[in-house]
Amino acid sequence: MIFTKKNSLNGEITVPGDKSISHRSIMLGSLASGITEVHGFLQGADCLSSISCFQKMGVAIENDTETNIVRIHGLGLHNLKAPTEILDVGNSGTTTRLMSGILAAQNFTSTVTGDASIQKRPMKRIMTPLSQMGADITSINGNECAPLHIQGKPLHGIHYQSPVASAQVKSAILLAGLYADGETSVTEPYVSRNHTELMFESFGVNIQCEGTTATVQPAAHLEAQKIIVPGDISSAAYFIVAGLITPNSCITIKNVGINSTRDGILDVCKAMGADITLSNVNDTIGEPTADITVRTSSLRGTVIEGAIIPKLIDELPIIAILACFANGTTIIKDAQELKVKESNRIDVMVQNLSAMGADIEATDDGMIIRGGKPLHGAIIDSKLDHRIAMSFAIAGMNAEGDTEILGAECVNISYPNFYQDLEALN
Ligand code: SPQ
Repeated sequence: MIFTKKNSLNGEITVPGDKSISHRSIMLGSLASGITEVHGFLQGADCLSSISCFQKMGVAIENDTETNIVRIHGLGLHNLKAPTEILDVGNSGTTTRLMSGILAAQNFTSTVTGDASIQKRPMKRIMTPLSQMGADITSINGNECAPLHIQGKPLHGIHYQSPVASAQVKSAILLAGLYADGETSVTEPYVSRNHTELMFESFGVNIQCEGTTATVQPAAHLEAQKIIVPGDISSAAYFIVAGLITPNSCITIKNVGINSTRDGILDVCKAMGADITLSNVNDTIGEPTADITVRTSSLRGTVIEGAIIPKLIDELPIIAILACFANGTTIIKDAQELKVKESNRIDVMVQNLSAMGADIEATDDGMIIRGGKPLHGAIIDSKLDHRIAMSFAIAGMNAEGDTEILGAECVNISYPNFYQDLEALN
């Protein structure tokens, strides 16, 4: 894929459904009694991996890829079937960690693995708390990564003080907590995305959230639901930044999820002086939405640290691109989690942006970007990380010369039509 400079980007787009919510809809729909109907499901490879894993456990799931409506014939909490094959999560960390919480409590044994990237991502963070609950979960290669062997066991409720603000850790524990013999709670250093908690509530689970602690009671029954998945703010982020940094631009992104545990990029844009407005705000339902309009803006550097980090963790690669177009320095701190995503997103951003002429340096827990240096084209190795490929497509449209992205097809993980939607802007 080759990208060249654009003189403007204008138009209105609708991004695909939220990845986190789509995954959770498959899991809770499978454990509920009755048919859960999901509208706006994300047809990305990661969410298709979640579907295929639960199908391997006997759940009938109809996926209409034309309408993006998925119907899950839930088996109830205690009726998943022992899979006869390995559960292949592909590239999806969310499937691996959340599903492990469920598998830990089943009355069967399972093996979970995925691609080369998944087999390098840390699983000790879920193995430790799940083991404290009584789970029998081992890393087959003894390196605290997948493949994981999970022998289902009766679980106990625990209180877990998580060392990391991670929705995947929190959700794995809360899902296991549905099956525990008493209350289960998780306290994290900062609040991470709360889609599991919100969806628990709509499926009738007794869940309480106070400060940075979520507490779940064991469940007897989950009732099937209709779920409407909003557009993914992590996908909208590429168009937000494209509209702000490309000259003569105005882009509206319709129906984007603006859950307050996910909307950190909006605060950062405002702090940088962006022309960004929200309209059609709908916050009467569990997952609020809005249309987001951005216009070409004169930007200034900012500091991004602390409690906001979990609210924009997946947007930091594209925020690093944004920072290259701001006057002054942007400092990103407390973001060491970036090192254990689909790639080491600190190293990969610094290497590729340096190749384009940016003034950027890696730190132990983030990046320092001195904005204002014009970018030039380069060959970008995406490391098959979807967020890196999408970020550099936007950078390439704002650089002199050609930017070639290697492994560009990996956008398929979270946004299969990304390049077509980008092409449709003028
Ligand atoms: O599913 P996966 O591969 O972990 O996806 C990523 C992404 O960029 O799409 C992270 F690499 O998103 C995670 C996110 O970083 C999705 C997620 C969730 O749905 O619960 C939570 C975040 O991860 P974590 O480790 O902070 O809980």
